Amino acid sequence: DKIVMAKRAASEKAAQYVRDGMVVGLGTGSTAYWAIQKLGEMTKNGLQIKAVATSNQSEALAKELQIPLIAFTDIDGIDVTIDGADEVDDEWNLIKGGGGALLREKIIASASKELIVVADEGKKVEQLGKFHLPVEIVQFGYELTLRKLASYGCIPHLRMSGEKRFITDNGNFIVDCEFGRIEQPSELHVALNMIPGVVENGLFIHLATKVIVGFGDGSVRELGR
Ligand code: DER
Repeated sequence: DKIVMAKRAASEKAAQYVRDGMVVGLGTGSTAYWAIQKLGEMTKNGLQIKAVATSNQSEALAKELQIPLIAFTDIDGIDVTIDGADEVDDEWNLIKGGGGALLREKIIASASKELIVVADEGKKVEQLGKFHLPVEIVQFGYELTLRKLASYGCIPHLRMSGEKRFITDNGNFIVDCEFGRIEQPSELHVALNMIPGVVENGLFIHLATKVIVGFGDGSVRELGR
């Protein structure tokens, strides 16, 4: 369908930036999925890369596609990461974490020379915050942490997976924080991470270096800033 076409077009365009010898960060989610698929094809055709994955899910996909994975001990840095987003604003600040992978995604994004964000046009927003902001928290005393999060002006929703609480690859909980609109994303980002019990939040401030938007007709546009 059109959204898949858009995600795929953006991701395949992003994959063109990957060169022989690069260490590549593999994002998580239904858009990054297509970038990993493309890199799998390029690897089969001789592209020499080493990859690190932002989730168990993406790691399994990389293994299935025989994309060589490398341990963090064996790399000096990451040349380029390709990842999706739940919202992208005009300054290329992002909300991520819809797939529950925000902690590993942010660790890898912040260690990457380039972060190429791939998204269908629906992810582009004037103002961040309509999408509930995912925040990863430890399980201990989570009720207290939820109350602290609420004090910053949101309705905190503990993420469930069916009847059970959602558990991240890191064994933590995710709280989806309903802000409605986030006026000062970079200030909020700092404030939330100061709350004891908060591990990381889904605001990616000044990390994206490229944004590639895909459209339903399969066309793509690399945004200028
Ligand atoms: O969970 C994540 O951070 C994903 O990258 C998310 O932000 C985008 O997921 P999607 O490509 O499936 O919409």
